[in-house]
Amino acid sequence: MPVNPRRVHTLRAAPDGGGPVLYWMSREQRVHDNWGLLHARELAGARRPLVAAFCLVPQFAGAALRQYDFMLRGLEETARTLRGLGIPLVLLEGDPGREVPALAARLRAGAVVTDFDPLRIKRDWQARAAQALDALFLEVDGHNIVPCRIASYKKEYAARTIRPRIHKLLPEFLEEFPTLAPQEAPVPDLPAPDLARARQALRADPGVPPVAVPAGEAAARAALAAFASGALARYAARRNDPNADAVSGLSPYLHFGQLAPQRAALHVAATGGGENQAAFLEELVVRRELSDNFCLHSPDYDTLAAAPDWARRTLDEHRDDPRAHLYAPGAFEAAATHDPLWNAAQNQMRASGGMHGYLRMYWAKKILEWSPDPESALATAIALNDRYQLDGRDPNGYTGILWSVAGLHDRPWGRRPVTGTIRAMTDSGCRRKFDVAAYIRRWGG
Ligand code: FAD
Ligand code: FO1
Repeated sequence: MPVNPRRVHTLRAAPDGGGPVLYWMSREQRVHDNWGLLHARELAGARRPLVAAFCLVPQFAGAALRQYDFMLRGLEETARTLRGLGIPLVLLEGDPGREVPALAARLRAGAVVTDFDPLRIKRDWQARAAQALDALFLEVDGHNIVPCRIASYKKEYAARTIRPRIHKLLPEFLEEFPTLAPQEAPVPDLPAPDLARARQALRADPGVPPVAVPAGEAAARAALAAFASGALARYAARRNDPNADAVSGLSPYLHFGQLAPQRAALHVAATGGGENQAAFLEELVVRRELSDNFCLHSPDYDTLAAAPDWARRTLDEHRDDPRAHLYAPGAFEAAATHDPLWNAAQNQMRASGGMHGYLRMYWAKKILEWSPDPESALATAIALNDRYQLDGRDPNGYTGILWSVAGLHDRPWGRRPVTGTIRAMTDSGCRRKFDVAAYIRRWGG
């Protein structure tokens, strides 16, 4: 079954000159269920060699050793699985905008295929690669079930505006994946990726140490299966309770592309059509794909300029309101606020590389309340999220933070000091939803 051509977007419309096909893996760091790799394999057919490459950049959007460690553990498995299929993985290091075209030239590649990603840094790499390449250059959306460029041609206002578009297109795109066929053509002689050496050469900040979360495709599949046969049964009723073990914990696997969102959707949908499945698919498909839509159409996704007008206005009107509590970024980072619940959430993130979704909203909204101005609140929330979360540096993160502090995809609520009409969350509201004391006991406030 060929890859749906509506998943494919041309980045450089040069003629495909034949010769090897290069798959530049970046956002989708997996072998199975990967539309980009499948499309590259399709172009290669029986006669053209297919080569995969991953370019390791020394510093990526505030990532520390924790995230590089998780990514490299996953890539070791990816390289092994590819080798089993006769597809070499080349490990490049440095600036992908230069290194990928240089490899393509060395291989005399006729076509290069890469992953869709709405983040600015990726689009910059791709734009520079497109200029330097002398080959057909294609992008394939392997992250969104309904490809982001097809779901909508513009920035959507809210979940309610993108939801009907996505639901209408799901029958076309929510299909089973074909199996990746082993390489048939002889491949050029290429050095095997030395990930252990790359790990040693990394300059990532060891101040945020690795966490003991199993990484890679097999671990991701196991986590999906465990969720679908366990916590999914509690998802609709308990997903907002951080003590309930009712969410999937799949976001690191999705972020690093070790699991296809489409695989997760197919697996969960196959367990039935009840309220748990519906609630989970709303988050996994509609909310997640809304984040990619936002980042694709708002390249300033990490600034207040991307917030709705009403939100910027209300934040400005309340800019000079006295703050009941005021903290510098270092106090937030050290979990040294007056609020044990906030501190416990920060501790959870620092220690485990994750924070429950309900508390992420509370966490970011309090940073807005306790910072000197909305600009520094946004900067603090993004910096901490990207430094400590295993799944940080993701369109979901930039979107979730802007939703929390600047009304993105939301509407005005009752007016309050400092936050104006941005939706508020309170400690007493949390106490009504879950056992706050138990959460604080667990993570220390
Ligand atoms: P589940 O509830 O099991 O959901 C399954 C999947 O659906 C998630 O893995 C995710 O891909 C998607 N999803 C769930 N909730 C959302 C949402 N609100 N928006 C978009 N997609 C969603 N997500 C990240 O992946 N990386 C981040 O850095 C990140 N930072 C956030 C910061 C703030 C302030 C907020 C409010 C949200 C943030 N989110 C982020 C979105 C969401 O909180 C996480 O995706 C979710 O908590 C991950 O846990 P899970 O996989 O157990 O989620
Ligand atoms: N993508 C790459 O192509 N090369 C990298 O070296 C790289 C490092 C990296 C580190 C932490 C992290 O969270 C993400 C990283 N990514 C890297 C990108 C990642 O795969 C995602 O594509 C984006 O962060 C989200 O779209």
